[in-house]
Amino acid sequence: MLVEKILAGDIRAAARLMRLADDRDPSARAQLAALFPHTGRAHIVGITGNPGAGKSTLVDMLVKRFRSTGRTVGVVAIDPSSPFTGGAILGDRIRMQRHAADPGVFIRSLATRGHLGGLSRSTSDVVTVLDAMGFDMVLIETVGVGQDEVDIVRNAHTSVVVLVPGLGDEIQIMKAGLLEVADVFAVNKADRPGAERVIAELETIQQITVSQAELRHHRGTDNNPWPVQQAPETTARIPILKTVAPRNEGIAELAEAIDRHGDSIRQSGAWERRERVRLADIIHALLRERMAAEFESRLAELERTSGISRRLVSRKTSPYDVAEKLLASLFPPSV
Ligand SMILES: Nc1nc2c(ncn2[C@@H]2O[C@H](COP(=O)(O)OP(=O)(O)OP(=O)(O)O)[C@@H](O)[C@H]2O)c(=O)[nH]1
Ligand SMILES: [Mg+2]
Repeated sequence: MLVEKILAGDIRAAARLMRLADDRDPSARAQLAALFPHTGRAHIVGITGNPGAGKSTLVDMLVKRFRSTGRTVGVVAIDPSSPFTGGAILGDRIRMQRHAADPGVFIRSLATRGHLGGLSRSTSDVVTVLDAMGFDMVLIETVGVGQDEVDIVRNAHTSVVVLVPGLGDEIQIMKAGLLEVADVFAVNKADRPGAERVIAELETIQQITVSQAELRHHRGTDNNPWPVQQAPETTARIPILKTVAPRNEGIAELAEAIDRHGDSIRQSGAWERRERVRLADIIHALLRERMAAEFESRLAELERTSGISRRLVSRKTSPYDVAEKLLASLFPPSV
C-alpha cells in the first residue's frame, strides 16, 4: 500500500501516487482519502505573478530560507503553457537541482490541463500528499492567469503576488483579479528603475482593496457553501516587500511576512475559514470531473443506441431534451 510508505516519508511512493492521481487512476482516490486525516498542518503558500516576474527564482530562494530555519518544503510548480515561457521548465529544473539531494525538499511540476478545474484538482492532490508527508511549507508557483490558476492562488493559506517595475504590469495584475487575493506583495526586480513607483501605486490602491481576500471568505463565493456571517475583523495592511531574487535580497523579510501572515490567520480564525473554502473546492472539482465523465459516457451510449447527433441535427430532438434525459438517467426522481 502506497499510503503507509508515503506516511513513512517514502519519496518514490509519494511521486507514484501523485502520478496516479494526475492520471485520474481510480486507485488514487481511496489512497488520497486515507492520507487526508494526516493533513492540515502544512502552510500552503501561493506565489503568483506575470510570466518572467521572477517567481521561480523567488521560490528557489524561499526554499533555501525556510530550510535554513529548519523547515521542510514541498514545491508545486505549475508549468505555464504560455509560449512566452516555453523554456522556463528546463530553467526551473536546473535551478532546482541544487535541492535534489535534500530530503527536506520535494519538487513537483504539473502541466496545464485541458479541462477546467483539472489543474486545481491535480494541485490539491499533490498538496494532500505533501501535507500528509509532513512538509511544513508547501509553495505553489503559478502565473495566475485563467480561472483554474486563480482558484489555486485563492485556495492557498497565504497568497504572494509578485509584481515587477515597468511595463504597466501592475495594471495587468489588477485586471487578472489577482490583487484581491493578495496577502503579501513582493515587488521583485527591485534593482530595476521604477520599484518605488510600483510600491506607491500599491499603497494607493491598497486603501480600496485591503482585506478583500478576507471579505471574500466572510461573504462567501459561488464556490463557498459555508460563508461566515459575522463582520470581518479589521485586517492589517497587506505587507509590501522589495526583493531582488537572484541576489537573495529581501528574501528573509519576505519569508517573515509569509510566516507572520500564517500566524495571524491562525489566530484570527481565518485559517479555518480558508480551509473550509479550500476543501469545499476540492469537493466541487471532484464532483465536476466525475459528473462530466459520467454524462459524456452516457451521451456516447445514446449516440451508439439511437444516433443522437443525427437526431439533433435533423431537429428530431433538442439539446434541452437530451440534457434533461441524461439528468433523469443519473438522478432518477425519488418516489
Ligand atoms: N534583474 C533582475 N532579474 C531577475 C530578478 N528576479 C528574477 N530575475 C530574472 O528574471 C528571469 C525570469 O525569472 P524566473 O524566476 O524564471 O521568472 P518566473 O516568474 O518564474 O517565470 P515563468 O515561470 O516563466 O513565468 C530570469 O532570467 C531571472 O534571472 C530580479 O530581482 N532582478
Ligand atoms: Mg517560473
